[in-house]
Amino acid sequence: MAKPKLTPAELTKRIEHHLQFTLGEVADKENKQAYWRATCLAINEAVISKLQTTRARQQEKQVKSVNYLSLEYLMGRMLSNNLHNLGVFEAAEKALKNFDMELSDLCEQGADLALGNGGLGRLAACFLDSLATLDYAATGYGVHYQHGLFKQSFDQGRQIEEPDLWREFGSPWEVCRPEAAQLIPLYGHVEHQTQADGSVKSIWHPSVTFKGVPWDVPIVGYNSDTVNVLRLWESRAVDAFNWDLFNNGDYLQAHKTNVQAETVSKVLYPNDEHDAGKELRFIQQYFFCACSIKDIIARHQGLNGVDWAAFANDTAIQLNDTHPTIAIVELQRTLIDDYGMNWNDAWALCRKVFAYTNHTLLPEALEKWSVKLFERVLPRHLEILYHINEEFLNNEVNAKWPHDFQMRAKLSIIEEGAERMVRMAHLCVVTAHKVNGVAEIHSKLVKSDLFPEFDALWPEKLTNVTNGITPRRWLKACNPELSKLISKHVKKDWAKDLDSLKSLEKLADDAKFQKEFMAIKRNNKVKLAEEIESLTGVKVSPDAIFDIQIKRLHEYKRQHLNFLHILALYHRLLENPDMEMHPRVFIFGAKAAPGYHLAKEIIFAINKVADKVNNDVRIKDKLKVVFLPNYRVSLAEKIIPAADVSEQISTAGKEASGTGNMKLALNGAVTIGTLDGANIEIAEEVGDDNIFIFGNTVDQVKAIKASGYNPYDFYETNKELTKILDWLDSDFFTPGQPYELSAIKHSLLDGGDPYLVLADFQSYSDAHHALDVAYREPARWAKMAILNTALMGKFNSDRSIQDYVNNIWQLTPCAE
Ligand code: 6GP
Repeated sequence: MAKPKLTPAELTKRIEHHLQFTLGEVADKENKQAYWRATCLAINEAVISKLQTTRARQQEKQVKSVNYLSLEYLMGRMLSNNLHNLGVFEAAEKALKNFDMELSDLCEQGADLALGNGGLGRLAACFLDSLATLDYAATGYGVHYQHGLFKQSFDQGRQIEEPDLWREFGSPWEVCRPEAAQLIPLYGHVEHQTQADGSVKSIWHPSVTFKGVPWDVPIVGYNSDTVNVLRLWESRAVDAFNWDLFNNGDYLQAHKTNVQAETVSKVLYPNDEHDAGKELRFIQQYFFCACSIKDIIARHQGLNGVDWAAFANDTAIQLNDTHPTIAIVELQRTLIDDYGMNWNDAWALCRKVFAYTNHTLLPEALEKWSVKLFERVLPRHLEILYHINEEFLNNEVNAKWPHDFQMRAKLSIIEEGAERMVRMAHLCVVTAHKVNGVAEIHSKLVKSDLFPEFDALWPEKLTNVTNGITPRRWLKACNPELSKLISKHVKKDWAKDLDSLKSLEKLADDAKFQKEFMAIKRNNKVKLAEEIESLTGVKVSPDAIFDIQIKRLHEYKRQHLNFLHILALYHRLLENPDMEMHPRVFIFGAKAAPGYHLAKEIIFAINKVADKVNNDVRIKDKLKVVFLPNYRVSLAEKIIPAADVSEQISTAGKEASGTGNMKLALNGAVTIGTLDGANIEIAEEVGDDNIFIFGNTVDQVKAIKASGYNPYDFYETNKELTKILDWLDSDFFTPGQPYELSAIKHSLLDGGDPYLVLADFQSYSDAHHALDVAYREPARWAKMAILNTALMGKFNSDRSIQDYVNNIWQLTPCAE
């Protein structure tokens, strides 16, 4: 079993060594960065030696492994998480005391690894944590972006984006592996050669080749034997410099190919659930998929080449949404062109290894690439794609719906039209042996609304795996006081077995436990209040209700519904400053995609209203509004433990799952939410008394839309709505500048209110009133908060991973 853990003395020695020899640092206590780096390097040594033994064991036992292909990973900071997972957090605390350093200070150093946009990227990070924790062999594959998600600040309330410099001076966690670099061909043309037997062979003559260089970030399992790897590909030019061109005097041209190659992994596209359709993005996708497929095959390379039967049995490849879909065609191409396999065997292998997860039903997120672009960048792949489509339509579709041309057009991987497009999701569903949604309701809608014909064709293929979150980062590490309290009462290793928190249920009414639980919440609120003041200058009281909405900014997530309700409260308070209401702080964190105009207007409006509300003495501090800049994983870790209320208010049917909802509830926040995504399952777990549900259901939303929704009906009949929407046209919040906040009103009225904000407003406002009443009964609220923590066991990402293992990947654990 587990090796002896690092002692404080041993760690002290290693940190000293790195300070002195790796960093050349003289003992300067002010230089926390140096101490942070030395500590990371010391820990990473232990991590890497564990990685080596994990590798050797996995190879020796020849277990099946999963390869998780994702364009995004939102890892956050790594130090505290790695210390907890290795079980050496206390040892490190002691070691650093020898240098007069606080570990908690050092854990605040270092940039987030923000190589993702939102939910999809953070889910990938939680899944890697769980895979290693459960001792499954797994590799995450992604892009080594030079710049992750942009840094956000506000200038007079407006969002400003600046590049993220997460590895300006290198990251101590990653290791470059030049020996595993790959060459990736692109562009060019296909030659068709007739063979002696009359068959035609396609030979691709690419015109450009890029190099993919892998950087490995070790992924440490919690209290397990396993360290897996997240392998991120950086693009480089094949020749560092083109000397021929240089010698011919064309110095600039000599650099140009370098620049082109290095552009590929330069920056993460900042669009959340929106397909920008840019050529560079397409190349990014292909580049990292091609590198990863080569890498996966290389791992199976024995003395006599690859044993393909073993490969098919030992390999699972999971596509995290459609972004890595091209991996399918690349594997088929590789098997045929590079390894001489026949079409049918190659296709059977592809169908055996690939599975696909859908993360959204939003039409604007469903990726399509133009056939023209495909033809230019990947001409050989387009040929293969056509062949896949032909076989699918002629054999499978035709067998089920003979000569049904409408059905063919509907299911075809190619969409005919003015511009012919490749439907990436169709390619995924046609190939994958399993397709899953990420919460019960979402998976149901994937079947009924998104892919009903595919479901009829293959009734077993479409399935559900409800998302989860790692309790290591999202409770144990981010909320140490609550963790300690839990450990006093729950004897099991609850961070591994989250269901064991259920035993807290019996303490929910216990006055002493309630007091301790709520005291911890208050302490966390005090800390967050300090953070709020340092980030925004706004003073908030820890005795107010902390009401939190943290997630990407998107109309379907309805930050503007929250905003309208804030306006309503403000209006009510101005009319009656003595109105009975517990003081409330509304806290937002959200980045808007740089090209998403309305999302940016919503941020601006919230900031403007915040300015006014926060400085209005008439309302006696009953209402505060703060928009925290640069929302990211490390900020979430500070906000979540301090939340009283969790806003999960998407239009029913639009939020596939949500995972912030799980993190907040786990930390004792009570949800106000719609019956959407995983909210439904959270409500099932905690019971109706411990959640505030409001708004139209999925079926009601459909009915409203079908009968012709007119937002003016609500605007005109609800007098409060009339007042607050008209308020936005005035210069009340923007003195001298009327109409500065009108974009929201315009989208809700003339824009047709596509996400039914006005239709849900009254019900939302009523739910908030009920919530306020509940908060004013401390024992009742404490019970609700405790039950939320106690009943989140289902949402452990270990459970999600076990579901994937049982239903899709069929892995066996590989512990010592
Ligand atoms: C998100 C979904 O919006 C969210 O509901 C879900 O919890 C998360 O994925 C993880 O499954 N989708 C994305 O972030 C995305 O980019 C293409 O989808």
